[in-house]
Amino acid sequence: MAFASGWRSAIRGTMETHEVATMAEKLTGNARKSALAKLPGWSEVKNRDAISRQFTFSDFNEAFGFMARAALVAEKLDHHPEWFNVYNKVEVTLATHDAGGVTERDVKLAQAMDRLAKASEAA
Ligand code: H2B
Repeated sequence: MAFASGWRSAIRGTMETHEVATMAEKLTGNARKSALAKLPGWSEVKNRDAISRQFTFSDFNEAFGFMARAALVAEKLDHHPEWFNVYNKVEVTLATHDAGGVTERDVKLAQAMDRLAKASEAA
């Protein structure tokens, strides 16, 4: 019981229980195509089922501020990015390790990152 309520409280306000279950499925075929169409800035990674995008900010402060804000969203979604930062650039790779590929969870996090970057006027 304690486990169940802890798990639910971690995602409360972010997703419905039903969504949590379906979002962990690897996207294939048309579902994958339409999901990627929602993410114009993102590319498919070579030799791996994952997506990536590079964000460019005006300086390190903006880049790191974006990472701090994205980290809070990632923690709320219990879904975490692979990322690499040098000065004003942040390279992000998203995949659902448990599913061995791209899922709706990656799409949700990618869209949230796009919104945050837009708010900092990233390219
Ligand atoms: N993040 C990503 N990107 N993929 C996962 O499969 C994943 C994660 N799994 N964050 C979560 C945490 C899992 O390890 C925990 C136990 O829920």
